[in-house]
Amino acid sequence: MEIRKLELFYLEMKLKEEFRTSFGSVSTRPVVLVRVEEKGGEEGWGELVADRGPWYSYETYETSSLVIRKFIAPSLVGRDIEEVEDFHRLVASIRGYPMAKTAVEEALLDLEARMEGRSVSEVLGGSRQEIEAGVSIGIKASVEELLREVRRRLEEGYQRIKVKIKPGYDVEVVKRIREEFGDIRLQVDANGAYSLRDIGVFRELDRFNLLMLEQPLAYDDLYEHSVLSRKISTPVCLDESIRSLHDLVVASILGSAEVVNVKPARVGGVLKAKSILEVAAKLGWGAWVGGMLETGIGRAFLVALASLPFVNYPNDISASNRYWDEDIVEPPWEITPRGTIAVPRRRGLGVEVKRELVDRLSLERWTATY
Ligand code: OSB
Ligand code: MG
Repeated sequence: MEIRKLELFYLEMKLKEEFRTSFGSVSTRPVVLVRVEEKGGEEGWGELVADRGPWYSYETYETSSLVIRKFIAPSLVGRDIEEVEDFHRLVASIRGYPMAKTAVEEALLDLEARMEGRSVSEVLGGSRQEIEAGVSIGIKASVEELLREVRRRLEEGYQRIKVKIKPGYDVEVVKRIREEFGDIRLQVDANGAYSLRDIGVFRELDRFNLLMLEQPLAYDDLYEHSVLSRKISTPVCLDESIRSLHDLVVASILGSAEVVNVKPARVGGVLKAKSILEVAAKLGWGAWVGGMLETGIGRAFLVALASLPFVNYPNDISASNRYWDEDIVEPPWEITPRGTIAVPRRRGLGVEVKRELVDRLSLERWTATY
């Protein structure tokens, strides 16, 4: 694939409603799309999921797109790459910036799949025709408001509910959900908001038969999670703390967790995410695919990853209408009455990019050509 052009489209997309976590709140997501084009005119699309500020990770849409502009595009545009693994070799000398690398890698994977007339899922080795859809619900102003949203999501068919927690908004919230909805598949995500001193909270949460407790302690910790894991019965799931295959292996040796939330943008690419899912399965861990409030473009790669046989829990992959009034792909991602999302068989990412809408929503553009 001789890459002739790399374009960035800067969009601002308004979420249907505010999404609040222990580290902050988003109402409008900066969305940067990557489009690559090869010499025959075939294209590929990817999505940069970095936020406005360095909260979930140190990357921001501005710093990461700058890394794409100054360091990734110059080494890629004008080059003939055989396969997507070559891209990883090209950017291996760039430290960090997994979100920036993922955005470009996705575009190359889409391009490769389109050129081979295969779907991204097929290229990855996906084995499922549909994936299990779970939904992540943000922190609400009141428990009543949260209960209303849980009800709505269950009615829409989601198989598993994840709720965000933070100190002071945890045990009571889970207790009320159990009282109202009984034995649904339920898990919580703290985004690193607690410390080992909060052991009392985790012991109380242990009574509610949660599927897992996601990232309870610091974003960069593996050791303290290994201490906590031994003290509670709820399985610990790591998100922020697993940035690479190496982190997963260390976490396994330490006993930091038993489940991993795998997001391509956090680990530096879809192919890296695939190998983490594969090794997690070999280690006997639970594994599933997480999200970063993606548009329909980023979502396509999450669906493709979730179609791999190594995934053994429901994913944070919801329908387009969970976040967007109008998604930038067609057809939009939809949830079936069984609470699943069908894995597209069409070539590339499997949905069409609505080019006119993308152009209309783009506030800024940048192009590198050869
Ligand atoms: O911790 O999993 C997380 C969204 C943004 C940043 C971090 C997280 C999340 C979610 C939402 O939980 C997942 C999604 O629906 O895309
Ligand atoms: Mg998380």
